[in-house]
Amino acid sequence: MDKLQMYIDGRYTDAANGEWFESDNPFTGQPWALIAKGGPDDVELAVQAAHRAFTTGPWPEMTASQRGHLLRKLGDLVARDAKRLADLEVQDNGKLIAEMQAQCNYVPQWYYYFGGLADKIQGAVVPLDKKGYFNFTRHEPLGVAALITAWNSPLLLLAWKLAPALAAGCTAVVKPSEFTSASTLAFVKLVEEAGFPPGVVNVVTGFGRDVGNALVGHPLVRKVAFTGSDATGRAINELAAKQFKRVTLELGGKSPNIVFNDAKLDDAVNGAVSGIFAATGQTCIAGSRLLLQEDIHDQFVEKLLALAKTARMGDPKSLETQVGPITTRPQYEKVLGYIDVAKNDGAELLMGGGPATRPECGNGWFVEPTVFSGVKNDMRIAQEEVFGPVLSVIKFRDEEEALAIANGVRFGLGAGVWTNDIGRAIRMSERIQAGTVWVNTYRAVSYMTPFGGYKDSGIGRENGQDAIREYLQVKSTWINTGAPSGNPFVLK
Ligand code: TXE
Repeated sequence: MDKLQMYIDGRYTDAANGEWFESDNPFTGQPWALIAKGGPDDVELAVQAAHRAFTTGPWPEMTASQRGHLLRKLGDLVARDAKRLADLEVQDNGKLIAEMQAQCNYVPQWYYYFGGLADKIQGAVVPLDKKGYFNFTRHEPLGVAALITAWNSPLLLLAWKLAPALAAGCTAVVKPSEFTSASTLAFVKLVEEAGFPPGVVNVVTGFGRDVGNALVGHPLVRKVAFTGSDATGRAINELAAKQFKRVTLELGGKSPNIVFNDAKLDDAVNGAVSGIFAATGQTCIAGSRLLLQEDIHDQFVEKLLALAKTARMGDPKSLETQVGPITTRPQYEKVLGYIDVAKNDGAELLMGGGPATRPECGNGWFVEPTVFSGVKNDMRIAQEEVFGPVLSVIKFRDEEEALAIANGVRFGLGAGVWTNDIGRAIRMSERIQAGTVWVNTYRAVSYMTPFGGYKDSGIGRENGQDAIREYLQVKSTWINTGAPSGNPFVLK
């Protein structure tokens, strides 16, 4: 089996304790690589290296334009190696090669965009209310950033964090998910090739309770950016708060996809199916609650099932495959558990409802695309994130009821609205509590526009110009240009 080392202070290294753990291929259910099993000692080395690189040596000496140049170079290298990175990702996380190729081809845009933004972060001259003073602001990098990613889209989620962090002038310690470390370890070789100084980007592999926890709690880490579960996000937020660290948390959702009776139904069917079954439902923005206006409910469900049943399952390496395996064994068990919960709570099973045993699925962790109707919004299947190919269909009467259902969950990441009535589209987009609203489309994401959650879906924004501010702090400087220095005990 391949042995994949960590990357600390510009060197590839085993874990300090010499231990390794296995990474599995979700299609075969078998281990294919050994990953260095880091712990607190490795975190200490990596954070110290990142802190040294932040405070001394070439990185803090660089102009913002030079940082931008390095980022654009990194983007070019990712573009050059996109195919290799996509193949590696499919082997490690089981997502479809078609999706991973598209994703790895898109990832360079983050490095180009934030590379371009690096030297456009400007402070202001403040027109003060006091004579004899000059005041200006500048935006300074926070320091060492801990970037903790999940397994569903490792290199994309990393780009969302690393590109703005480096553009801002921070240094980074990256911790990929223990389920999918391989692509990040391949990517970091491109960081080195691009010419980033040692210590600017470090990767420590291992488990959340060892590496993740030690990173978040390290006093030299000033920023934590995280994508993952709300439970882990809460624990990270609590720990980070003790040392007043800035956090960006992206914690998933229970997003409504709302179809009104005046919508173009065939388009909405495509949007509903891709909303939940793309990436085997393993996306934070999965449209896992399909809200249908009552008078189109039956015909819509009929069309939806007809389309969903055509999905070809099988080897994610094949371009023909449309639904792949679940990435991790615990996640596979979690998805099946939720299917049982929905059945027991009285939801009506229309399709799927268990493990996929088709021959083309081999020994992989496959779940049949599953659709429940008759779901009530207070059922667990409508309230909790499943993160798999399981759709809950919920009926509504009118706009008010649709809104109450849409907002009646503790999450608020995304929402889809399908309607031909522009007034309704605008009213709904105003009143839905979510960081992203799509009208007559679903799942579109870009490096140019902010992404993040309302309510329990998270804190802060990734992507777009707002994202770089998450890695900066503002300093205000006062200069006396002639104000008299009087007796301090005589207030004027
Ligand atoms: O998540 P975790 P898991 C959701 C989805 C899924 C569930 C569990 O519902 O079923 O999360 O997935 C690191 N301190 N999402 O177990 O635990 C961990 O090592 C610091 C939503 O994979 O949140 C990994 O690198 N770090 C989601 C990362 O956190 C810790 C994407 C995420 O792991 C840590 C994936 C700790 N105490 C899953 N404990 C989305 N928002 O898109 C763990 N980690």
